[in-house]
Amino acid sequence: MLTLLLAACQSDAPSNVVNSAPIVEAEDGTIAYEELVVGYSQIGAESEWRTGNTDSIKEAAENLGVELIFSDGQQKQENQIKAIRTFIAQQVDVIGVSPVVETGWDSVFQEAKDAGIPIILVDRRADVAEDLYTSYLGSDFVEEGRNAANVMVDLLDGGGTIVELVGTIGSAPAIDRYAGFREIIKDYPEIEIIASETGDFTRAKGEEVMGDFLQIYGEEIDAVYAHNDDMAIGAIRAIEAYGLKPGEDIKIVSIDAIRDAFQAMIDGKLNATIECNPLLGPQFFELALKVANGESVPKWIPSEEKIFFPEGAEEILPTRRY
Ligand code: GYE
Repeated sequence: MLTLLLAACQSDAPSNVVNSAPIVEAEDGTIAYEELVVGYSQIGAESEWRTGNTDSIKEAAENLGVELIFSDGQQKQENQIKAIRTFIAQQVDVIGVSPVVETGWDSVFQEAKDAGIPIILVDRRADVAEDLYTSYLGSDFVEEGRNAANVMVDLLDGGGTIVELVGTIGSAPAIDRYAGFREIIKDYPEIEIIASETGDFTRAKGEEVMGDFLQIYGEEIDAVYAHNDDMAIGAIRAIEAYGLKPGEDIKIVSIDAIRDAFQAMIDGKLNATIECNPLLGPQFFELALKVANGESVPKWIPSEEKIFFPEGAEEILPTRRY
């Protein structure tokens, strides 16, 4: 990296500038950020996590001078596949993709490979052969599920009923957060997951599904496990509309650690949030540049994540960037 930066700086030095035309290659033959063309297929704008992620990618591209061709898939895999085909036709240097669901990517990733364009998975994994992507930059969603479960066990003191708001069906975070949570809960026979439905990672769907759970189970519900904060915020609304106190009558644990989750903890309505970092822009382009220059990169670059509780939420909120 350092060598690359130095190379880029050296070729930027005034003595090398013959005219104002852009510098095409760094001195050592590698390309620099300013020549890098990246196609990025984003999922959509379903949550605050996602909009924070999009902002991070666009901002990093601008700061580094990378040419970014950004496509919003509006939650549809077919739109993402179309975008990737367009990037291939445009002969971009690298393709970044955050796959809405895990399966169904084999053909289009193969097309990119045949065209010699590397694919980097960002945020969500795809269930494809290892040679069809270069690297995965994102969180350990199974671990997030385990962390949520451990917090839940403490909150319930080892016994109680849980309803679960699942993320987008077929998506890596929904599959892994579901599995990681159960990995821990199965050792507590007094804890029961009585219902589990998708809220598609949105506030509106989270509110609607939680309303249905309350109609069916009412005060039998001790706790909510939401696969993201937005669905937890929807659930808080439904619980209040039902006449119970979120965070007290019904404990709530969710994932992401968005600003509104800190506010909900300050208000006593959310009991914990497990961090999932969306600020992946700078790391993504660093990786893309290495890949474009043929450097070898790790197959998985995991994000570091924390767990936050109501204590201290007030001091932390102003420091949160998403
Ligand atoms: O937790 C959720 C978003 O893929 C990790 O997607 C991401 C998840 C995130 O919609 O809020």
